[in-house]
Amino acid sequence: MVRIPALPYEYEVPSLSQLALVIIDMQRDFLEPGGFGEMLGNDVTQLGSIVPTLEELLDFCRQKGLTIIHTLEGHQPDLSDCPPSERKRGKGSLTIGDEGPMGRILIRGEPGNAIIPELAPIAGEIVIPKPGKGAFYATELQAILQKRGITHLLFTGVTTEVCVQTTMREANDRGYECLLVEDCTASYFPEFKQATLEMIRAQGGIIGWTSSAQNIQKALSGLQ
Ligand code: TIU
Repeated sequence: MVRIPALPYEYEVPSLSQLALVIIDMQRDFLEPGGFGEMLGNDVTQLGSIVPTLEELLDFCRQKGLTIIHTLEGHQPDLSDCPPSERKRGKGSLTIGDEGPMGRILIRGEPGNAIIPELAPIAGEIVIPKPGKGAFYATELQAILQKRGITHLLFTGVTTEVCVQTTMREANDRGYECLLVEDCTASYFPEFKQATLEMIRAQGGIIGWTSSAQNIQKALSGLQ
């Protein structure tokens, strides 16, 4: 058993084999100009600040042999998995499926839909394409976790209050012990990130725990 200093109290991990690092949607569509994030009217440059810390945590988790899961928000080219309601949102000049500077917006396989190069998956890592905000909806994620005996999830990625929080809530309802890594998640709205951290760990950890990348690395460093 390892104990990671966290809020609202220590997060206990029974063994490394039961723990996975989940990296949510670190895609060009959200972090670079010309993608879905900018199309919605956001300043996308804000999300880049977490990349060095997340890169370091990913590298550490790889060295420890943890299961690594990357998720990718995107839709089929024929938009068969995209509810019409989603395409109408925002009322910007471009919407999901339209041609943008990085290819068709939020469409699987387009250049803009790829994970940023710094965090690109390597052989053996799990990549979960997802049509929704939550990574459990219409994906294989739960079956993969069950098969591997994973019970504890470290959450990172973007955006804190949309895809990260939705996925963490889905995981919590399915019985997973969830920790959100505070310095490895970002929002276009810093106040929404802060509110999300607080609401997750409120009420005795109603959705889960929060902690820092350094706390995790320190606590797990002695384990094999
Ligand atoms: N718009 C926004 O904040 N987020 C998304 O649309 N998707 C994710 O959070 N990945």
